[in-house]
Amino acid sequence: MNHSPEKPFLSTLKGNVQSTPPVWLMRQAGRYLSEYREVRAKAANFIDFCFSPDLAAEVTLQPIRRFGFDAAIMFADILLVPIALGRKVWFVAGEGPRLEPFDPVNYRDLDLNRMEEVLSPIGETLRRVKPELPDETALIGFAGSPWTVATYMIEGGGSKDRWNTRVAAWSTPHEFDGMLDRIADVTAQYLIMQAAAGAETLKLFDSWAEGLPEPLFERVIIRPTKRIIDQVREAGVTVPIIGFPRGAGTLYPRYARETGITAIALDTGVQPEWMREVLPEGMPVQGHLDPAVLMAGGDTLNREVDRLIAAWSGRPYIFNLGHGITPHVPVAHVEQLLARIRQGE
Ligand code: 1CP
Repeated sequence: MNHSPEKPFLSTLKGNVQSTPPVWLMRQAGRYLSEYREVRAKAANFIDFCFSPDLAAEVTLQPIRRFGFDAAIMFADILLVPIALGRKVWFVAGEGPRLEPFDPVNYRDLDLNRMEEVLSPIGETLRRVKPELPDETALIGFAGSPWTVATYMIEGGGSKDRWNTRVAAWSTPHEFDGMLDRIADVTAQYLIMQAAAGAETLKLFDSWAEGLPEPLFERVIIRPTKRIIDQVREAGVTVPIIGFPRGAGTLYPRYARETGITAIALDTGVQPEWMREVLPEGMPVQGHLDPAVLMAGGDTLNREVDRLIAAWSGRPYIFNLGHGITPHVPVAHVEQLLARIRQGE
């Protein structure tokens, strides 16, 4: 047995290549687990659930107990930050998040002073999870990136093409950037709090980064992400930060070079051979199995696992999906995935 003194997930983020890649799955706490559904039923609604440290800590730990993933991700949601900014957020069962649509011209109304008061239960979740984790398991905190959070705030929920957000970004740039800056500043406070509460890695989800022209990508993705990371580093937080600009395509390398992230999470669409050439040398990568492959299972699953591991050999690599796990994935497929990744051990 090879007892590494460091958690494999954290060692990989420092740039060390492991013989077996560490693995966790985006949205690994969720409806595909019966034990999750049981706990979820105890909360009146999804927001209450996120703000109940007992319940949130329990569902954070469930996938670790069941599968022994290399990292736990705190149970919360990217849409808690709008609440801290003074916006109303609620979830409609079976549909998704709803917010009162916000016009960026009113960006000065966004409250910068309520982060701690509103989001302290999330710190409590982290403090409860930390001592319960196995020695080799790392704890991840996270937030949404300003652009992605702004799309929900402006559209009033999820949307197909983020049209109102894109139009506002071009037509009222000063106010729009003011809104992103406020989201960034509260997000930085939030991440600093998470690190103080025990998060060993932070992840920024920019789920709706796709399809933006380069000048807009630079303004609304790179600049606010860097603003967050600069503030987190200025506060003395040294933990690794993973960036996930989903769908960034050819702009991934600029994001990787210019934001200050430690590691990059890739989506399903990227070509590893090209990425290996254009990403900063040695930057750890995470990803990027198609969630539909996990649903399909069988030989296809084994083949795709093997392909990704071979494609990233020699690189610090963390195995993950290219987006979140879906609610109907059979638990047996997750077990098969882990067995395939860890077969050489
Ligand atoms: O294990 C985990 O990862 C759980 C923690 C977690 C995380 C990291 C949840 C719980 N949400 C998130 C991030 C998150 N939330 C993202 C970024 C990652 C991604 O792209 O998937 C986004 C976009 C959201 C917003 C959100 N929250 C949606 C998507 C709506 C849309 O526009 O498509 C939904 C459906 C939610 C609710 C939610 N959040 C988390 C869970 C388990 C759920 C489902 C609620 C339930 O049925 O119990």
